[in-house]
Amino acid sequence: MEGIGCDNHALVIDMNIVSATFDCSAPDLDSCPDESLPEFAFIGRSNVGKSSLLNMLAGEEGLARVSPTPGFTKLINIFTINKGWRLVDLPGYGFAQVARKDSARFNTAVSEYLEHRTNLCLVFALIESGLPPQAIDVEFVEWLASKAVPFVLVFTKTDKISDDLAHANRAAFQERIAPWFLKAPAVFKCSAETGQGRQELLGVIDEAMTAIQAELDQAANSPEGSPAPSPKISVRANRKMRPDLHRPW
Ligand SMILES: Nc1nc2c(ncn2[C@@H]2O[C@H](COP(=O)(O)OP(=O)(O)OP(=O)(O)O)[C@@H](O)[C@H]2O)c(=O)[nH]1
Ligand SMILES: [Mg+2]
Repeated sequence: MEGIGCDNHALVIDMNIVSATFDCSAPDLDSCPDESLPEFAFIGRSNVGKSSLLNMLAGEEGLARVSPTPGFTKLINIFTINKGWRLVDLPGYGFAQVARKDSARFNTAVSEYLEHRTNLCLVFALIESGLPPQAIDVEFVEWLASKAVPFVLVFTKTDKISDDLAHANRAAFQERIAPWFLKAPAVFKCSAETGQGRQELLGVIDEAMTAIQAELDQAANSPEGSPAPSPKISVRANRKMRPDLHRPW
């Protein structure tokens, strides 16, 4: 059987991060490592702060490479935490200056990863706190919902803007996406500068892994044996939309 925890039906759940190692940079889904560990991926517009947030959660500056130049992360970069789960830094969308050929290639790789990676537990969809809703972010969230990709929204760079403006931008974004969900996606605030949001987001990962462990235990105890758990099943029940939306980028 393939899938999360398939070897021994036990995940290592520990939010006290003691090790964070770079695994590989994959150009496409087929090049990604085996699917035995739960993965948590960061996606959002170029320069929104994906690599910085990954480093902040892992507690290791320089683990993922950060740059003020938009479009910097160009491959699917995979890191293993505590030898038990993975953080995945994805290339951003919405940056026109990346060479056209590469842009198409990497965007296809990202959408295939998001749609078909069976051990992808949760996506952190990053939105910049300082901006009113941007069409590309709204469309991207619609695409995530249409594909039943489990995600939470994370509003980044809160240190750069007043609480009032950040609140207004978040509320406007939530209002724009509300029609597509029976239950609104969870929303978090973060700053890689101040560390805001670290405990909350690690808590989300902890919760997701605990839920998977419970499903693994249940599968192991069922007489016929159940299929490997799929985080996408419950997500499908929460959407209110057509499932055939094209990629927005
Ligand atoms: N003030 C502030 N700056 C941030 C924060 N997070 C990231 N940055 C800065 O924003 C720029 C982009 O950060 P990255 O983490 O490289 O962004 P990214 O989303 O990975 O970008 P791409 O890989 O190009 O898609 C860098 O100059 C960071 O230092 C934050 O929370 N606060
Ligand atoms: Mg990056």
